[in-house]
Amino acid sequence: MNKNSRGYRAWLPAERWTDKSRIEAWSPLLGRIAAGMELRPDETGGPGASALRELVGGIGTLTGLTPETSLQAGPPVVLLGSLAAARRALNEQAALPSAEEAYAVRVGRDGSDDSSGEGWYAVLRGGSECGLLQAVFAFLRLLGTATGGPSELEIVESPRNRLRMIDQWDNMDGSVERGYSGDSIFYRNNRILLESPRIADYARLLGSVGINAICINNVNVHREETKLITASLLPDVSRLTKIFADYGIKLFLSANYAAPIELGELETADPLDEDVRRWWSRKAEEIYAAVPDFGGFVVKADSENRPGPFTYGRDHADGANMLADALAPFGGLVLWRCFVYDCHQDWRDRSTDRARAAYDHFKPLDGRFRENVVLQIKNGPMDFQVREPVSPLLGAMPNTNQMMEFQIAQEYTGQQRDVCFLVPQWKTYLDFDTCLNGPGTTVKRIAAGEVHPFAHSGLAAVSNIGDDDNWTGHHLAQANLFGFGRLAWNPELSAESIAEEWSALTFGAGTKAAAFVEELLMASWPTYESYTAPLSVGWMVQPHYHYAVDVDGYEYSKWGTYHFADRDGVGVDRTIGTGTGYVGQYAPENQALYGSLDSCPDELLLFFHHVPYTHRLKSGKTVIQYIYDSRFEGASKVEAWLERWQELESGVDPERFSHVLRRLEMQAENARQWRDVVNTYFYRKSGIPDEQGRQIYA
Ligand code: GCV
Repeated sequence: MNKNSRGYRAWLPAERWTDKSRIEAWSPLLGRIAAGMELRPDETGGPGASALRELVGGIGTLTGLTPETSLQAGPPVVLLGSLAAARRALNEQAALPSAEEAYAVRVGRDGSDDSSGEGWYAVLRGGSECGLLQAVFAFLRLLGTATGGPSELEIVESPRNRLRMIDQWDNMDGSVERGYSGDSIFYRNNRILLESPRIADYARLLGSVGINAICINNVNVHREETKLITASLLPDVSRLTKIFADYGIKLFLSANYAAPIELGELETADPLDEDVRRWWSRKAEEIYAAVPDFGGFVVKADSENRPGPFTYGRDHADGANMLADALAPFGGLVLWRCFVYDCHQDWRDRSTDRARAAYDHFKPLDGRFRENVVLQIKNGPMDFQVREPVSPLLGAMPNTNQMMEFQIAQEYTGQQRDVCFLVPQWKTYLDFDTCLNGPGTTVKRIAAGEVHPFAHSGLAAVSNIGDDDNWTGHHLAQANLFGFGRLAWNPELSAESIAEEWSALTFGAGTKAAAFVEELLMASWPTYESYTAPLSVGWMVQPHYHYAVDVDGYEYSKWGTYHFADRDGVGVDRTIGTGTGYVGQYAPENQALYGSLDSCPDELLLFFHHVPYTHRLKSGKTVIQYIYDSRFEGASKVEAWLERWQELESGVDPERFSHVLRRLEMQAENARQWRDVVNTYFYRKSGIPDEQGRQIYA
């Protein structure tokens, strides 16, 4: 690990401002700090202490100043600059919103106290120490994105989503399932890496964008990870819990549904068996005795060969409730995943549609889950493809807590070799109107618990980090981790503003590099989409690896993932009349939208319909011509990025310059390969030539 690598410091303050006048302009504000917070006996722990450390450290890094700091017991407030003016402003300010994590930042200028020379002051307030930490990070973002001196402003915010969670798919042998950035930062050789400073640095990164929950092991819980809930590992788990708590983050574990069997203590995991229920109750007592702040369990059951209640003829409400009852006395949650489908399907059977599975399994169970169960639903009905419609299960269970799951790890979106900024994609899910409770029932309102009175709800996402120096394999993939946190805090933020903020924090506010990176990020998802599987048909990837092109890789497989291309056409008929009926899982308005060829949006066409290659899109282009054009356009866009990046050599540090250059070269090769394979495949199937006569390998 190279902590001095520029990538390691990610978007947190990393370098001294080169512009001296900026330092001078901010100095009056940054020279003095008075902080109030709960003083703990050890005076080191807790989010308040982290807030102060981050503030002083961040100011030092950016400006070289060492603020004069005083600390006293009191409400979570930090005053900066002209302290008398800051105190006056504090007394005038309105109460914060009631959420503990709410915060306010006010920067002002008050000439009546000029002891600091300028009268600049700032007041940072939190609804709790966690809120104060958010105020500090918001203030550091202000500093990091400023191109000039201070200006007056007021920000008051509270998080829109209660749960803002990161899921690690890390295994205790040190591997990461779908990890593209090296090995796990948490484990090696079946041990927890307690001595690694990376874990605390990761907590800082997550805390800085408002994440408040983390699950530290893969949802596929194998033998060693099952032991995380046993006496041998709970003390280590407890130490990790403390590291994350210092940044306002609660720790969860993925549980093996068959743990009583796997640990050799029972012969069944039947959720209605009294011995099993007692086993989990005692287990919960043991866990909370060792880890009082424990968040609860994430559970993948009856999914991709993992054990679950189906083995005993029970349903998912039986399974989840049994665990929920065990955790309830301690306030623990069960985050129960809905990624349940038949992964042993027969491709000859056209009546089974994997897209239907989550809704078919879970919808009938609405109202049967305990208060401390939250269903964790993937954004789309399949599996984090480049483009999918919204999962129809989101919002369809008004009496059951729900949260939505994204994947920051770019399993199907370029594996952190290709640039693919996913925030614009996530926005399409969050902004989607399910119409389930009338117009305006958007997914972001459902996830935030604003439509139904969910006791718990929010957003989770699969992490994209590993032990690479820059955390995320591709430097630019850091923008996805940053963006998920920012969006989970406030889903109204635009993708552009998140890209702009991250680029400025990471490549320097106002620089040419930041401007180009922002542009590149914003173009990257549409570009990735344009050279890979067309019109949302999905899955044309190499089986298991999911990076490179293999058009028929999943076509005759057991995974239920087909495109049905033949000599006349392509796509999956999911309509009610002639198809699998999947469309019927949406509200009537969306059934009408997707069910009709006339209204179905082009970008989702092949997900919902099987159409001839000569079918005309809304643009007037035929499907086949669209396939050819977009593959050519996508590949040449990546070539153009390469050239533009080369022009930036003098404006970016050598480490990041050559790293991004190498990745763009890989991406260009990948895009060429996708272009030629997809075009050739469809030309051979259809026999229809490209109108523009470009090179297709017949
Ligand atoms: C952790 C997909 C991935 C699996 C993953 C699974 C899940 O199938 O390819 O690696 O398992 O999703 O979300 O459970």
